[in-house]
Amino acid sequence: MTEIDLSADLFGQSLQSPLLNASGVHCQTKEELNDLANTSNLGAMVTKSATLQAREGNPNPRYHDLANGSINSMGLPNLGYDFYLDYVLEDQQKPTILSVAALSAADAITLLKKLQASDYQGPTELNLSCPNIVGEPQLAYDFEATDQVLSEVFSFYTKPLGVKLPPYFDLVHFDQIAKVLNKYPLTHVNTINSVGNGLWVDVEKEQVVTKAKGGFGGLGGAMVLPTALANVRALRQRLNPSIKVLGTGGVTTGADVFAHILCGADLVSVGTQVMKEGLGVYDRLAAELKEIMAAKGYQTLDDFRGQLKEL
Ligand code: RRO
Repeated sequence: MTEIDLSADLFGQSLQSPLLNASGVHCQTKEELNDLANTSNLGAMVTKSATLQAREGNPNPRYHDLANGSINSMGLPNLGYDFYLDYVLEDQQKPTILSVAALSAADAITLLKKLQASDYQGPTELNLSCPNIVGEPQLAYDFEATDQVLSEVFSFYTKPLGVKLPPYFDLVHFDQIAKVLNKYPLTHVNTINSVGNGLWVDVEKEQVVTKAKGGFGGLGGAMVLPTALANVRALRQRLNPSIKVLGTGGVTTGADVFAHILCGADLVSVGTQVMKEGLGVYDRLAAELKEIMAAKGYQTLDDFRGQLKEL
């Protein structure tokens, strides 16, 4: 049998696999980051979104496993910008995307100015879509505010930068966000963040399952796969070819990875399924993906990337 090649590309760095962790999952502490670096079939890794100051996050319970996915209200617990910058500068063992988040547009500018002045030259992702901060909207649902932030950022920022987007649900919204994003020299979009402000009900207890915000939280896992695929496909169809698409959301099998790539994903991240199954998931997904490719006669990801057929 011909050898199947899963190699992929992260803005010029070659990767052995197109698989990443979804930011937030197993990437907060140095120990967790080192685990990712040592995980086979994980091509590249992403850090927990860093804020200027370290944060404890929301009170427990803040993650709940569901039969077909998960709900989380973590509230951006992280060790702070300086920790993650040190990690990517000093301890990085595998291609890594530094994820940063801001509680306000002003914070985003402060953070990226620090990053511009630092020695770090690698890829960064600005999280515009955390659903779990009390009193804060998901910035990327406000197209004008997103445009303003990116306009200011790119007036001084010259290093590789992408954005993490929330899911969109209306074709007009895909047109609107793509129009904004296409104005800027972004390396990539990562789509989707969790589906914001879902609510799970424990019927026996007649109670919500996470504490903050009255139980409202971000949904992930199998239940969000169709939404994730729609966002990957719709954005790939609208964004400048220079803006790569990182597909995140709903992956539980190699077939789901295949579907993301068929919709146009350059790389594919896994979040909830890592929580459920552990880091061994990447070996299983890579094996399943190779099996599907072999059966179809594909040798590389380029053989089918973006080739989704319409009826
Ligand atoms: O920490 C969180 O609550 C969180 C973040 Br920053 C995010 O971007 N997405 C998510 O589902 N949870």
